[in-house]
Amino acid sequence: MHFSQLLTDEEKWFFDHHGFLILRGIISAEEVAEMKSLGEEWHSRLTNLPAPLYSSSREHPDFSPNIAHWINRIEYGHPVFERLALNPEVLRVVIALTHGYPTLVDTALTRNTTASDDIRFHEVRDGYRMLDGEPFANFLNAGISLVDVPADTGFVCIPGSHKDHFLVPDSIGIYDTAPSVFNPSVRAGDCVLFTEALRHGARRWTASTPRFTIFNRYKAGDCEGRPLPEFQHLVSEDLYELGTSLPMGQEKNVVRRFLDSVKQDTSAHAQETVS
Ligand SMILES: O=C(O)CCC(=O)C(=O)O
Repeated sequence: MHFSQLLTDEEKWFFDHHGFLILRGIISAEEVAEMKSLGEEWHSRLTNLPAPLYSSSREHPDFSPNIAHWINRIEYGHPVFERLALNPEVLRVVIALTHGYPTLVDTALTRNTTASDDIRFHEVRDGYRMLDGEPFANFLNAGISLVDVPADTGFVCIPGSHKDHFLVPDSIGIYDTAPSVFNPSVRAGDCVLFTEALRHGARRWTASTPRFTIFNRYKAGDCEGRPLPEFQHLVSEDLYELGTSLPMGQEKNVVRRFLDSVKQDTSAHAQETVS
């Protein structure tokens, strides 16, 4: 199985055209509830988190007293978050778009309330191109919502801005509307998987209960990585390897195993169809 077979032609077109894919219902209602309950507990003790959990939101250049805080390294905090970082639907897309060489570089569980700041548009430029006839992204963000998101709030982006041929005019802001700005309709358990080259941000939260979102970030090839040797015993071999940087061309076991399992599923399905 080759990475280029993981996405359908329609998904390749959609990602190349828009800069994101929406993966519906990638986790169960039970997992959503478990993640939310851990999120509520951890966010109530942000300055006293169990190691190696950590909140870097106070160090962020956009820090303000109303910043929507996040908690990092959650995959080391509970197996439900480790499973999410290795979620097969997410891995399928991440492996395809990194051309087979993904590294998990960050996980963050964010809580927004009606008092939280807006997140203005931003992006990491030069992160997307066509390479050997396939879409390639060197920095991806899988944003998984743990709540239903009402219209006109939450994640927004400028579809197509990842192509970077022209600078997006500064006059286009997060409250602008179609065709320039898109605010996807997202339910609990859905994932918006986007290239960080896409200009994106978030509108003010409007519901009376908080918004919880997990942002799992992956890079391609050589990068900083995120393995934590002193906490390696808390996670599986696959998760630890996924967080370890390797150059493009050096295949990880976790990727090989994933591609083999997809190949087996595909041939089992083909046999069922024939018999
Ligand atoms: O809250 C959101 O949906 C946007 C988050 C964001 O801008 C980011 O993760 O860089």
